[in-house]
Amino acid sequence: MEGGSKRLVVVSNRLPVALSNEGGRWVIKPGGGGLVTALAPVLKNRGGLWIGWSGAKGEVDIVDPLAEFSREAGYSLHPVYLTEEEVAGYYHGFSNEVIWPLFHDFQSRCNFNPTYWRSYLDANLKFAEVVVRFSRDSDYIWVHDYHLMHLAFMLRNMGVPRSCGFFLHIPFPPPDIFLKLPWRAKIVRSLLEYDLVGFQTGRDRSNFISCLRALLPEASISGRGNEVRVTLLGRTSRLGAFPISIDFNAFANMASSGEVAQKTKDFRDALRQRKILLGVDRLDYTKGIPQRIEAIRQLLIKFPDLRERFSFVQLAVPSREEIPEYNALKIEIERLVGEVNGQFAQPGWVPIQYLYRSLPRADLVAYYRAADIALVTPLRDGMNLVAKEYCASNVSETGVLILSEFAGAAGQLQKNGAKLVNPHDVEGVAKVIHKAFHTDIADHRRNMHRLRDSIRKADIFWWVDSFLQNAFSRHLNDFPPLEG
Ligand code: GDG
Repeated sequence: MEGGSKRLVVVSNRLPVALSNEGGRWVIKPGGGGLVTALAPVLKNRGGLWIGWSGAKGEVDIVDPLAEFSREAGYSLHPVYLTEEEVAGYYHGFSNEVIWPLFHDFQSRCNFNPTYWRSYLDANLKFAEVVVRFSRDSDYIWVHDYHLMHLAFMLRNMGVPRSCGFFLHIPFPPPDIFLKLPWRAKIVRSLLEYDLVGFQTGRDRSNFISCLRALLPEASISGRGNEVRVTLLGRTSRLGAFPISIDFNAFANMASSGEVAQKTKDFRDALRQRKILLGVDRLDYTKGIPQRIEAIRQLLIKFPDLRERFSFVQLAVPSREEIPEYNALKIEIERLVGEVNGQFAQPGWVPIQYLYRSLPRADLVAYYRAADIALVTPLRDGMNLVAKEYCASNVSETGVLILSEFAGAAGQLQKNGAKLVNPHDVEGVAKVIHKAFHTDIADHRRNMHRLRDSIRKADIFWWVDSFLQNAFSRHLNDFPPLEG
């Protein structure tokens, strides 16, 4: 990889650790996500640091446990302290009640409260100050996600030169949605303060370009393929599409382990060897859980031959419980599950098994391995890692992935055998599930084999490499004009 011995500074809303207070003492445990797994070796090799909020409110004394963690990890963690008001305004407010719903096409759920915006700017400044304090001019700063779109802008305002890249984990909406944002031009302009802006898909990037054309017609746009350049007021930024992925081997190896094989057998036995349909999501309105339950209801109404032949397991992980809408959604899901189970249950069989909690990784992988059909049907999703984790864990290669056309993963996975559906069309989803029941297993095997091959090749390590290679590329001026 180019970039010489540049140190890497990763900045994200949260540090990659879980913090808990045990009897008055702060305890830090490593976070388990794919991003940490993929970035840890790069941070270690280059000597790097990770900056983020610890999750605690106020100034908690975590210097010693963080230093100890950093020594063991081989890279250092630096916390950003946020007050209770900042957490309310910047995180719950602007990030999760403005940007999250708007970027997922849920304008009606947006709360365009101007105080949220000011809090967002203040918090981005706070993050930038920690970056300035701990980084050097020669470092590369890689900022993650919608919470920190203004960080590079703050650095430039402070007159601090740093090479900066940004990756947006959620979708970027088209102009008819984005233009509703009161702070639209400021956000687009601040994103252009990054040297490289990465999106999940080509579609997100084109949406961003359309918004740019509408809001900043003076910007000059050129390039093609994965390399688009934008020049505004003498500054050039590049825009790329980098579909995020998972640690394929970690999932495949865990799925093949004796422990998971035993758990898989236990789950299947408990469900009396019926076919297993599986949904796994954070409990969020973008994930389409009520629509999926409606599709199950349609399946049972339209295809009575399937009654008592399957169990639908829906795992919903608690998320953003401080926001009232998430609690309302939880109640709606519980009502729907009760309704469908009440309507169709028979002695010894309930159609929907609903789990509202976070499971240990081995249990999650066992569910993935046990499931005959995964229903990954978000209404809108940046990528959706569950779709990829399901395939990686499906070591028998007999499973079927039914995937929403509105998940970022659809572009990559459709051509390799995922069955695409419109999650709003609950009858259509029911028909695709029914068809999967009656399709020859040889077809399922062929598709799952191709899906697994494609994810194995484009895993999370590939993703980190593609972003950083692009970030460190010195061929900025080689792109021909943008077509179309
Ligand atoms: C955002 C974007 C984009 C779920 N249940 C359990 C559990 N999980 C883990 C899964 C998976 C993760 O949560 C969910 O990832 P997704 O990608 O599906 O969704 P978001 O949380 O919305 O993530 C998304 C992603 O960022 C990355 O860029 O793909 O589009 O919205 O990894 O495994 N993990 C454990 N127990 C559970 O019960 N241990």
